[in-house]
Amino acid sequence: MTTVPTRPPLVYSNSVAIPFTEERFVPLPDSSALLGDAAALRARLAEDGALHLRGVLDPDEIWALRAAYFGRFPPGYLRPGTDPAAGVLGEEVVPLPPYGVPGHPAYEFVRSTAFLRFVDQPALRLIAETVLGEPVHRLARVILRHFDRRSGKSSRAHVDHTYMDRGSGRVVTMWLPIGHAPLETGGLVYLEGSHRLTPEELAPLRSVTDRPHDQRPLSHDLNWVGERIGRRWLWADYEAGDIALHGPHTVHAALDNATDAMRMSVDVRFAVRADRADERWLRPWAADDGA
Ligand SMILES: O=C(O)CCC(=O)C(=O)O
Repeated sequence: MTTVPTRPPLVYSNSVAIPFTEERFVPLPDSSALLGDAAALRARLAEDGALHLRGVLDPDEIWALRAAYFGRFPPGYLRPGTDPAAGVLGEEVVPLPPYGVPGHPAYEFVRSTAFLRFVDQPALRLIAETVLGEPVHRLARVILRHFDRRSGKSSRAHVDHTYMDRGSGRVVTMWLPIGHAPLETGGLVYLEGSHRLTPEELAPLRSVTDRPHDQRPLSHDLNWVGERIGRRWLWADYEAGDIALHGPHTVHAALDNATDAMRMSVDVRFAVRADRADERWLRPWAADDGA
């Protein structure tokens, strides 16, 4: 096994170790050079199931959004003396309402003017229209995620279609890191060529799970998934201003955050305007909305 130089020998997802080797991981290519060429961008998405677009959004706006979010937490939540934009977790365990429900800063923040202005910026819609080839609308349910190093939790392997199968399949998801999200901070990873897997091929990937009562996600064990299906995970060192974009059938997950800086991201979805949308996605997100 060949370890990728200068990176940790092991990374984790949901506290399960994965050797950071060339057998398990491969870089997600930067497709930003194709942004001026709609046909090439669409062809790359059809081929890879996901795109990494570097440096599309204004990083200053991203850092301001990050500061505005972490600035809403009570004193002691962030390391004293640090800038809210850095989002450095403090030592103190500060009591908070459950994540993303009324009273928690994430719930209020996704309803704020600053957040809605950010997700409605024309650059995002334009890219969605480029890859979907038709006028689109933004789905109201925009999820804000933030993960700290204490939780040992991250997003399990899944495909978006499982969660939005009551409406148009002509949907695109944009995952936006709000701050830097290098490998160590636990960015998104995509399973190579997984958008071509059939439901029958995906089904066995639910057999090893830490959520036996929930049939929607695939496994939490990304090492086992890679081995079982014989495919690698595509990874990137995401930076503020980047976009990771995927279709509804691409298997993706996230790595655990091993740094003091919190991993913050939003996922924004666009659907073809002429199609019927899944109604569960037409209301602002709350972590307990059941969708
Ligand atoms: O941010 C994450 O951890 C998961 C995001 C995700 O599942 C998505 O963008 O579709």
